Amino acid sequence: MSSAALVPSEEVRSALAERRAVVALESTILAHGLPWPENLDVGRGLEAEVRAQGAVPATIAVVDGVARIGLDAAQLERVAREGSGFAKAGAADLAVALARGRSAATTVSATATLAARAGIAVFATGGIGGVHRGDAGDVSSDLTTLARERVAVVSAGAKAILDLPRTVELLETLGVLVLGFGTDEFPAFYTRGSGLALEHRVDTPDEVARILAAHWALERGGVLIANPCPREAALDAGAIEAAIAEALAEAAARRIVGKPLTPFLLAHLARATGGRSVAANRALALSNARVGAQVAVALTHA
Ligand code: PSU
Ligand code: MN
Repeated sequence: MSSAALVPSEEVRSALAERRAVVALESTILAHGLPWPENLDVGRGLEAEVRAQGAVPATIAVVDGVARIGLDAAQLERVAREGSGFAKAGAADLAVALARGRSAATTVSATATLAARAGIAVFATGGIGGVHRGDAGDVSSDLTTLARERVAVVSAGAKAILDLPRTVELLETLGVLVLGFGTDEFPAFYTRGSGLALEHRVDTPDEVARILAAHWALERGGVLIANPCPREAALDAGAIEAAIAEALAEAAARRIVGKPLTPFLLAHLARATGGRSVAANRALALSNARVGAQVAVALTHA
């Protein structure tokens, strides 16, 4: 990619040059995952959380054909305000937005791709994509991208709307290292546990940093740091599962498939829970940003 197409903000550029801690943040959660105006508030809050831990935030989006690594206040507001007016770009779609001078929010796969190219090792999101339920064969490219890109993604497991057992199996098949951060179970986004056991539990950012250093010394790719939703914000498992079943039935009735599916399901859950799913999503994303920043800081002296 030409350097003109991938542009770090001045703050991110100098932080990377001085080997200070930087945490990438994605923009699809803002443009397609959360409603206006909470999305802007969350976007700002994630950056503030990263700063509070002594790291520099780099929210990533394609704005008018430029892959921005770190947005200014006006660009962040534009992503949030325009929402689905921004395309939803996975890693494979980036080239089209860049070549055509278009704007696009970046998913986990696109953000991880750009972060790795920019030299950013840690990335925080809400929940990664994965294997969708049912037999349509819809598998997020978040998983295959994690297999190849040298980046650690902090996530509250994978979104509960997915088939989590299959998602965990596929992560293993793809060779993505999954670390439970303070947990022995794969988190289920809105709830802290899924009943799916994780082999590797870590309890401190320093321990994560040492494992990342060893992983990358072996020239391996992505690592998923699975950080459960904070206890006080987690939803009741039975209630959210009933709402998910209803959302999936509604999506099937309306024949919503492919890229619009995840945004549709999240918006449906927001209405069905009277906004409690949005509050949980916000809390878990902020917690992930905090852990991501702590890991990025630990990596600078690993
Ligand atoms: N985390 C959230 N909300 C989101 C997402 C992550 O809390 O909306 C986004 C990420 O960008 C992720 C995408 O890559 O959802 C998954 O989309 P799909 O299932 O179409 O691959
Ligand atoms: Mn998909």
